[in-house]
Amino acid sequence: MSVYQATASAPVNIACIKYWGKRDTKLILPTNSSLSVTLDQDHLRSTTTSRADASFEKDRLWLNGVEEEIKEGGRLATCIAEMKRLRRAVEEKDASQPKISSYHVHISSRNNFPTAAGLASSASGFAALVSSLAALYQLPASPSELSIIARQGSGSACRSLFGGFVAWQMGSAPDGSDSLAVEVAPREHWPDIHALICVVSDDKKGTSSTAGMQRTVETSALLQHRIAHVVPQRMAAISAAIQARDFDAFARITMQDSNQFHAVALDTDPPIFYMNDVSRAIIALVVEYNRVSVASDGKLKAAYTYDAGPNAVIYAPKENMREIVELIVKYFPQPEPFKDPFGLFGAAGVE
Ligand code: 2P0
Repeated sequence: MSVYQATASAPVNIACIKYWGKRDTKLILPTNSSLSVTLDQDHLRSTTTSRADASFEKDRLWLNGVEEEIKEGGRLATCIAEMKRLRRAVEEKDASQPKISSYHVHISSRNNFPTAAGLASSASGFAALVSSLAALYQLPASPSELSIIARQGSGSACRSLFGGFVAWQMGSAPDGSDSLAVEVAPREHWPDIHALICVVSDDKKGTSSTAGMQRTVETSALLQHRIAHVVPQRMAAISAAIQARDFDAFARITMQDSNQFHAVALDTDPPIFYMNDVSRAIIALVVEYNRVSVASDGKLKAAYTYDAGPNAVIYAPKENMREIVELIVKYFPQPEPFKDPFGLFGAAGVE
């Protein structure tokens, strides 16, 4: 008897141009395009195993070993149904294919980082889920095609279908068929850029992204300005900066867009605060670090960015990373002796 099972994994991505706002909440169609860097190290990934079997009585899913309810009409159910639909198309085209689209699936997904660490586990999670079902069903779909389905699990998940530098094109079709992720440049194009994640707090955030962004759509005038007059130009400018490996331009745009995202959150009624005093102190440190560098040789050395929480991500050329970690550790003493978990002060790379 055949066993139908497949495992796939997907990494976390961190946006430089932020997604914030939906024009269609069911299909998860955004109000603006966005662009991210997919982190490529092994310790920030979701890994998912899917299995189809005639004996299963219903679709079931476990997240880090705990069963989650698959709500009818919910995001998980939508992604699973869409993947089964693609499988059915394969079976209809080729009669020799086993008819596994009619079987229920059991899905087990694990994050190798704490879910509560404020990192986008829904992005890597839905990307891994869709990838594992695509492997199980042996689908001929491209990453962009799969990104359309991952998007319906969680918007930012569509960007985790690619490594490197990735754009989520907002699209214009009402059915969402052109709202998908595309590769801007592979990781190898610009391997010198590294990301440092500073966990300021591992508390669960107060306002979920899903609820927060819709409140912003409903109440913020600044968001309308951002959508119409800011993001389109920034998408073009940061794509050009990536193509040219121009860290100065990349860093300026990344910091501006993080600032505007948090300004838009503040402009929401009632206001949403994602950063805290430590987040703002890290901004001040990066600003000062850059000011000194610009004064000496005209170049920015680091870029901060913050998502819907207080944790900082600092992008920088690899050669600056050791200095940046030393600064952070100096001004924000660690509760325990600093352990250098990624071997930064040895020979290994940084995440
Ligand atoms: C981003 N964030 O571009 C932005 C920046 C948070 C701040 O994508 O409702 O969890 O599942 O589509 O994808 C968080 O939004 O929201 C997010 P849903 P998601 O990375």
